[in-house]
Amino acid sequence: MNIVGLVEKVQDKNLRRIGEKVLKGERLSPEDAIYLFYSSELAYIGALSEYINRKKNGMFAYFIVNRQINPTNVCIYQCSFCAFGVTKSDPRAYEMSLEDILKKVGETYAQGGREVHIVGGIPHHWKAEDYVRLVREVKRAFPEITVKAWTAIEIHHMSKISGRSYEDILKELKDAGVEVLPGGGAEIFSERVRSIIAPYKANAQEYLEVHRTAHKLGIPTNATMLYGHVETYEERVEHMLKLRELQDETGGFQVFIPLAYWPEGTKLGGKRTSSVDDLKTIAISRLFLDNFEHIKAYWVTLGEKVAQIALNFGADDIDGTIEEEKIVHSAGTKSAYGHSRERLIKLIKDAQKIPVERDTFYRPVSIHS
Ligand code: V47
Repeated sequence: MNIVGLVEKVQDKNLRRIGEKVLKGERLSPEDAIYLFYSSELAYIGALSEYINRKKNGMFAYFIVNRQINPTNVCIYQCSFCAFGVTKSDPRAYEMSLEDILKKVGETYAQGGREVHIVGGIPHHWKAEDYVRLVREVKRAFPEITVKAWTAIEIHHMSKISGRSYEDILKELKDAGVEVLPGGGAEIFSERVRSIIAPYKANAQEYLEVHRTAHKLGIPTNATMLYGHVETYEERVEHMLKLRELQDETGGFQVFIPLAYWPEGTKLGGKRTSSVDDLKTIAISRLFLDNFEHIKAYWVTLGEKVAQIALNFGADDIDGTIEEEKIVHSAGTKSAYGHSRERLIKLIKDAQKIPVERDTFYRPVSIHS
């Protein structure tokens, strides 16, 4: 049955009304998105989201050859959902030397890698200059590699400890070689949730203001949402609404990345998300964030199989080869630490999509039809 037939035939009046809006290209309201979260019509929601995804991205699904580097796991913020950040005295604490970091970037570059994604803990002894210097050295050694570095949390922290504005810090980072900001640190914007899971770091307004400033300076950014812990569906939608509003204002977001919560080793504890919740969250984000071009099904948090289904539920990107993911592995994900280019191409082909190796800015590098 085609999508029009599906919408005409659905019994639930609200689902039909939402479906008609999607077919007409009308924007969904927060109430519509909340209704979809409470609905158990997963296949219907998936079909609507895939209709929109194919209008935006055709049969293409993107990946990148990249590497994540987490220079240190020492972190003053100790968020309760995070099993990666540790205190300075913890036996698991580490800090990489600049030589270690450059060696890792060199390996990625030698394999045709295009991006390094650098984020880490926030140690008490790092000054704003340390964050800038690291990027400058990486870019000096490997000018052709795109540096995606430091989340809004780190930028806010640099501003706090140096007394400098976000604009000042971001200009300096841009000059040093930062070309895009990763989306980490958004978690859930609700104050109620943040007071439980991340009471000390940048709040929602500060996260959004860093991204707004970056967009103003011509630095594109990504956006995330950590879901499946103590938040409600209403709070997920409020989170996405804030991102949609900022995107209307600046157009600077490249992609939205829903991150499924993993509880192992965290102070917060709790349970893993279900695959149904994962797919619904991806699909509803595709429907609600009509001004975002891309939705990422992050294979590290979803696992390969759910990520493949997500590519048929509104997502068009699976991130990259990564090489050594540490943050979600600390919290118990059973995914691989990294994947080869060939493995990602197969993963996408087996999801019946056309793999497109991309650069950081979603420009195609090669199409594997
Ligand atoms: O900010 C931390 C999340 C994020 C857990 O911008 C957890 O392209 C699940 O933001 N369970 C870091 N998630 C990863 C991230 C990211 C990843 C890939 C691509 C991009 C991009 C950004 O990981 C953190 C936090 O939200 N996280 N702990 C956990 N227990």
